[in-house]
Amino acid sequence: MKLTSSVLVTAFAAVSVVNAHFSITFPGVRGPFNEDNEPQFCDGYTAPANRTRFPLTNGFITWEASHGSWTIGVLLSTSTSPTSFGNFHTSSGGDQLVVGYFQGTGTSGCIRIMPTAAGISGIQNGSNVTLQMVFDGGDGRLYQCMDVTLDDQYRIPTDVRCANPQGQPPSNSSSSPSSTQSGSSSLVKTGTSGGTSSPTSTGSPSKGGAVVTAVNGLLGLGLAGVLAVILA
Ligand SMILES: [Cu+2]
Repeated sequence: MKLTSSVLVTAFAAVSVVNAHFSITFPGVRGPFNEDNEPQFCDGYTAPANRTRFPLTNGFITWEASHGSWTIGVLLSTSTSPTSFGNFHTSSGGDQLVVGYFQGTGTSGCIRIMPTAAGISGIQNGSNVTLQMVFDGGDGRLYQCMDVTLDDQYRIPTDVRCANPQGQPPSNSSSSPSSTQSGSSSLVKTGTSGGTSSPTSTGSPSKGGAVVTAVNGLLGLGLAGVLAVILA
């Protein structure tokens, strides 16, 4: 938020510090809200200092903002101590997103977080990961970080409300076997992550992914067969 008068800026800061730019109300963030540092990595906090528990599935982030229209995305790092944007990049150098960028309006909301659905390897119960919410309400990209331990036993307190969660895992990570192009790339990705993640795991992620893909393929063939019968 850029106001032209410094008097106005001061007055606004005095009455509404929490709502300036954007702020996160759940889960806990790295450090006390610092409006001036929000254009910087993790609101200016370069190391985890406040790790909290977070659901392995069906999690969400709640937020408030002084901007009424925005673009939001959420990055995820599997580093136990991410200290720079490089820790939130994929191996090919792009943003490692757990929620793909989306646009909307409103001065508060909640974002659906599905860590295991984003196609990021190395995510399981007990993982220490960091979520970095990216918010652009018209005055540049702003950042807040949440260092969490993914816990499949943890339930978000019922007084933390999320009536209408928004956001989805990035589209390139959702498996869609019906499309030749994304189907083949998702097979490659599944195999790669299965080979590099959790050498002591009891189940094989790549095997599971292959089975799911195969079943989907059979279902697709079945549907095609039914359609062929109906059309004949
Ligand atoms: Cu702002």
